[in-house]
Amino acid sequence: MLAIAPHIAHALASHQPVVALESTLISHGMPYPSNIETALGVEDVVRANGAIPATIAVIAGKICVGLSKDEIEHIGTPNPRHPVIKLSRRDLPYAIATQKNGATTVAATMICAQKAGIQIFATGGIGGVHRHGESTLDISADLQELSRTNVGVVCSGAKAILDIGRTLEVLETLGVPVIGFQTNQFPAFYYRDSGYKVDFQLDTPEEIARLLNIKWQLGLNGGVLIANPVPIKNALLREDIEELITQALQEAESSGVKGKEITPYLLSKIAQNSGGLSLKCNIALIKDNARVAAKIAKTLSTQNP
Ligand code: PSU
Ligand code: MN
Repeated sequence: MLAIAPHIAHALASHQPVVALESTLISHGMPYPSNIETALGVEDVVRANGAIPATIAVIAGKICVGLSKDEIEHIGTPNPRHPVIKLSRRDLPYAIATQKNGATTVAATMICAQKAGIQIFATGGIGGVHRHGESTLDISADLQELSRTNVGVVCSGAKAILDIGRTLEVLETLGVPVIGFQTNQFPAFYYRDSGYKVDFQLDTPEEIARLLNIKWQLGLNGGVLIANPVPIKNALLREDIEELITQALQEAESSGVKGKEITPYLLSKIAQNSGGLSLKCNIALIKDNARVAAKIAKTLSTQNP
């Protein structure tokens, strides 16, 4: 069931730094063909910063850890007859049992990374509590996963399509530390300050690696959210993007989109309606998260030789 690419297995066995990367952002998070270009570019950033990238997806029912270029292209190319399934925790057994192709969300990527022995994972934004989540109970399985699976997740916070305040409340309840990398503000993906604070600010990869090691040595299972704001030169203004988010939310409501479809629907509406503005920012922040994750992975590999 678990197919770890030989170069990743070798890297892990010899304690070299490895960074896990998700695939739902390739298949459901960004438009084709920028999605493929970005996925390959993010891998290059991990390599340039001294770590080995392992993009994760389910291919023909196998959990593949360390996709090849062809496999990334396969997951990223729309195929209406055999769509790539968005896989969170509850979907993994189905995709494996029926030998489907699927892209892993943050939750499913954490599960697969832990199975492979990878401790650090870079993504764009996590799922969270949706707006009106207090009545719909639409709360991403990413949050629950962060409470149980031992992987550090580097992201740029959460998009304001979500209720960021309630997302942070749930993370607190679940015992997930939220660390700001060189900031005390929790970022809102496209812009650097959601208006909410992180729990703790840490300024170096060494300090973050130390916190991860201590959490797990204490037997406090679960992940840590490491929030790295979008680089200043690529950040959008809140007012530039807020209108697009409101518009996307209204369109989702009037089309009655629900369940696992809602996040991909909102992401594609925002990408379409922003005319490339959001995409550039999206690509820049994922690459910067890959850079930070690689540095943390490198430090972890020296702290745990
Ligand atoms: N948020 C983004 N970009 C993404 C996602 C979320 O800004 O690509 C993807 C991630 O894979 C995340 C998933 O794990 O959507 C969350 O989906 P849901 O809300 O259905 O749990
Ligand atoms: Mn949901």
